[in-house]
Parts: sequence; structure tokens; C-alpha cells
Amino acid sequence: MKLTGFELRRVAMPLVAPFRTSFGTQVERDILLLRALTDQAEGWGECVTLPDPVYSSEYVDGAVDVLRRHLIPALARAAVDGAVAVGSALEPYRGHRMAKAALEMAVLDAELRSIGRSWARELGAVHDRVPCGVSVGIQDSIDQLLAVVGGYVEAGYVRIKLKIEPGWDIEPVRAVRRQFGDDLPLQVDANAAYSLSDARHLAQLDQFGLWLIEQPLAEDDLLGHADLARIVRTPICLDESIVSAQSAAAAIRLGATAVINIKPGRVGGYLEARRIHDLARANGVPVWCGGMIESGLGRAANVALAALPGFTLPGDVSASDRFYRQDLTEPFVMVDGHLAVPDRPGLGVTPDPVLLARLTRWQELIEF
Ligand code: NPG
Repeated sequence: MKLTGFELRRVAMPLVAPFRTSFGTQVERDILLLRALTDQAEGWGECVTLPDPVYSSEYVDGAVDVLRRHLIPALARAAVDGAVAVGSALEPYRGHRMAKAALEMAVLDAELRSIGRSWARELGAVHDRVPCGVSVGIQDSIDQLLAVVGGYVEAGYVRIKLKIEPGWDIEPVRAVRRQFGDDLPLQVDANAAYSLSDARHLAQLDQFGLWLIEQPLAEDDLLGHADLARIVRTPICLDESIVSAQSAAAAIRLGATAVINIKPGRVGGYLEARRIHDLARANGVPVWCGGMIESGLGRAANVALAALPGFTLPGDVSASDRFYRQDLTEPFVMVDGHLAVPDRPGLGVTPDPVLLARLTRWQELIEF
């Protein structure tokens, strides 16, 4: 396969409702898409950066800049012929993992479509459907939270994750437990909003039988998470802190994480995501697939990843209608709390050209 260029495209997808986390509120998803152009099939990549560097240091304009200025020219120079070669061609460039992941995804999709192999088969999926968890944003009131959670429980989601922050933690969790009972699979996500001095406060969550507390402390605070894990009984799960297989190995060795949230964008791509899965599995650490409000393209790839054997906990892989009235691709519809793993070549889904054109705010073609 010969790469001949990339199309960069920014699409604005309205959300069905505002999504509030400890780092801000989103009302639309500003998605950077990459289309790999080759002498065979074309491939799609989705970059999961946010408009502002508030989840991690990456952001959409920064990704566009590094892709145009450094990463895409590096692939052109290296005459990259497949996804495995993308990693080595981009290796000299530090950081920018979300931008790198999007490039790798586009090239891998083109490669797999060319040879007629599905994403699931390529990664080593062992299930044909995956259970759906849902992430619930911070709400204006406890009553509103109970109504929103009730809707998702009714829809069939098999696990609920509540976003928390200082001032919105113990009482919302208590209220959800009281209303929906002790058997509801429940976990919380702090997006790094606490510090180690909050350890005693966070230990109050132990009474609610949560599956895990996700990323309570800062991204670079592995030692703090290891200390916290000795004070809080609820398992700690790292998200932002795990940026590579190497950081995953360090976190496991230090006892900073008992569970890992794997997000391919955050770790530089699906191939590194699979390496983290393999490492965690070898160490008996359960993993689950995180979500970054992807369109159907990223969702397709995540659903396939979540079907690997070490993904033993339900991921943030929700149906398309959790965030979007109309998805960019064929919609992912939840049946019995599960999504079907796509089995057609590559990602197995394709953007709707008319909708894509309507939602596109900017585009640029880079030919080699
Ligand atoms: O289901 O796609 C989803 C969203 C899950 O809560 C979710 N994602 O912090 O994990 C997170 C959060 C997120 C969304 C982070 C978008 C960054 C961008």
C-alpha cells in the first residue's frame, strides 16, 4: 500500500445535552478527522483532542499544527506503507500522542480495508458484542442526577460512572446508591480534581461499594496514587496518568493502579493500547475501554478493542444516541446493554458524505 496524502477535516457535532466534568462543560464535539489517501483503500482516523488543553496538554489547534508541520511530513519522508511503520516514523517526535494515534488509526483503517480484514480480527477480539457502560456528567442538582441515571438504567446500560469533583462527590453517590440499590454497578471519575490531602474525604466513598475511583489525583502523581491506595479501600483506576505501556508498567509496579482505563488516543494509538492490554493481563490487572465522545468512527475502533480478552469490565462505550442525535456513521445501537462489534473490513463503518459535508467547518488536503 502506498500512502499518497491525508485530508484533515474539522467537524462540529452538537451534543444531545451539555456534558459537564471537573475540567469544563462541552456542548458540541469539535472533532478532527483524518482521511488517509492511498493507492488502494482510503482510511479514517479520529483525533480525540478537545479544543482546550484541559483534559491533557493536547488540543485541536495544536494537533492540526503538529500534524501539518511535523508528523505528516515524517510519514511522507519515511514512505510508510502500513500502521506498524507509523510508530517508528513518528518516534523522534515527543508527545502529541492523540495526533499520532489519529494518524495510525487512519493508516491502519486503509490497510485493513485494503486486505479485507476487520479491526476486531486485527487486534485479537474474542467477543462479538461488548457490554456498555455510560458516563454521567456533573448535574445541577441531585434530583436531576437521579432522573438522568434512571434514564440510563432504564435504557439498559450495565454500569454507571458518575463524574465527581470537590463539592459533588459523597452526597450524589449516596443518593444514587439509595435510589438504585447496592447491586447497581457504579464507579466514579474525578479527572484529577483532588489532592492527596483529600484522602480521608475520598475514603468516605468506601461505604458505597464502588467498583473503582478513577484518576483522583494529578496526571503525574503516581506516588500520590500509590499512597492514596493504602488509605482508600475502593480500587484506584488510572486514566490520564497512563500514557504508554511504560507508564502502565510503572503504575502497576508502584501499586498506584488496580485497574486501568485504556484510551487509544491518550496512549498514542491502538497498537500501544493493545500492548497495555497485554501487559495488564499478564499482571492480572483488569482493563476497560475509555471513551472521549467519539463519533461512530472512533466508537467502532473502541468497540473492537473492548472485545479483547483482558477487557473484563464494561467500558465507556455507549450507544451513538448517548451523545449524538445523528452519528457521523451508521449508528451504534444498544441491544440488551451491549453493542455489536463491527465485522466488516477496517473500522467497518463509513461517514455519511452528506452529513459530513454539512458538519465540516474546515478542511485541508496534504498530498505527498
Ligand atoms: O462515553 O465517550 C464517552 C465519554 C466518557 O466520560 C467520558 N470521557 O474523562 O473519561 C473522561 C471523559 C472525556 C471525554 C475526557 C472527552 C476527555 C474528552
